[in-house]
Amino acid sequence: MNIGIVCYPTYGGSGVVATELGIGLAKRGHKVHFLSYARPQRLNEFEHNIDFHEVAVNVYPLFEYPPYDLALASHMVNLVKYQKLDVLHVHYAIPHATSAYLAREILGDMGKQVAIITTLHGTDITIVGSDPSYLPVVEFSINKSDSVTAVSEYLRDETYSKFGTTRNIHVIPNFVDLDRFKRVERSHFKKAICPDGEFVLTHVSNFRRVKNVSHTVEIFAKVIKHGIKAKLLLVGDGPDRVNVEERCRELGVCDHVRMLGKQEKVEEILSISDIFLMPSGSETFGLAALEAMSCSVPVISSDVGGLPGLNIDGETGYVCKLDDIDAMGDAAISLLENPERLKSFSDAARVRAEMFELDKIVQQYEDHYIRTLKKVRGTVEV
Ligand code: GMT
Repeated sequence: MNIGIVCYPTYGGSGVVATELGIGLAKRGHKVHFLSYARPQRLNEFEHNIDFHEVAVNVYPLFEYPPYDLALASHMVNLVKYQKLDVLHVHYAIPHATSAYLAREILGDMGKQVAIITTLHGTDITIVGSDPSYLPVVEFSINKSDSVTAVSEYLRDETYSKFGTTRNIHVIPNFVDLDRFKRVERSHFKKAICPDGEFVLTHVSNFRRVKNVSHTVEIFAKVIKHGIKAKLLLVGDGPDRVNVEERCRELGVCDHVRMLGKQEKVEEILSISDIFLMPSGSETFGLAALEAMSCSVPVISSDVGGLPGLNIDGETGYVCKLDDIDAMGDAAISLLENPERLKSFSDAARVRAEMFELDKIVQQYEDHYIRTLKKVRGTVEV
């Protein structure tokens, strides 16, 4: 198949899923075209069967807000026309599903056809999409896609409850490359960060408000106060970083916290981690937690959204009430003070991650493309 994948290129779950999916599809022999305003973060080397098309938005003095969604729709039209795309798979509804709808209408006037698949990821439904300033357009665009997928049952149900849509939403979960995300020996790295054999607590995110990164510092401070030697590794960057730094100063833990910024080889950091913290205020699936679990790192998370469906409480980690810093701190202490429990949780985390193996889920997307093409064309000719 000729497949167009549209996503945000930045440090965020939807872009990661879109990119890993495109790479997986290309390895299966499909021709994949990525479309975004910059090269997606995980598309960092040459890949056979993959092209990247940058969407440039021309600025004009009249535009206070340059219309990216229109530029994207025009690029979609050209891509379908000249690269003969069968499928246009858009990740994150805003504005991608709307641009895709517009492109399909324009292509229809030219006598051309493309199947539009929208994958809902998270805040495109739970926070931004359900804001009244976007809701009618997002609802319309979801209803007009040829098929829609969501990354968890939780997100599917939220979409039904927040939007007036009765259409079928197919759940295809996030996935992980088990060969890349596995625990590897990195003792030199561990020694450099933890010269006194400290435990390592890790958090990875885009430091948006919804991630509650300051809570990781509060949980960590509780662990330190209890007398456990530990380091907190904060990976990623974003709008909340200054508040997080401030919280570190307030709690007097700066010497034990390392702000590592955006990292390419997250699996190496996860390989030296003992606990992964995800105290998010909203999380439809929790891809970063899945990647940690794949590296045999137990997760302490809040109980929101899709997290209880991923992180099995008392087995692969602990699921605590949202904002309950005390419970999350106690959970961390109970694991770090009991090496046998830590080992058994760490093994169980990897076993759980194996259920979300990349190939298995890429196959589900491929099957979904074929079903959607059948619906659109009445038959599949690829
Ligand atoms: O908020 C983010 O971390 C980014 C956001 C996105 O859509 O780019 O992530 C969402 O999609 C991920 C991949 O499907 C999910 O694993 C995350 O749980 C989800 N984030 C939220 O719901 C906050």
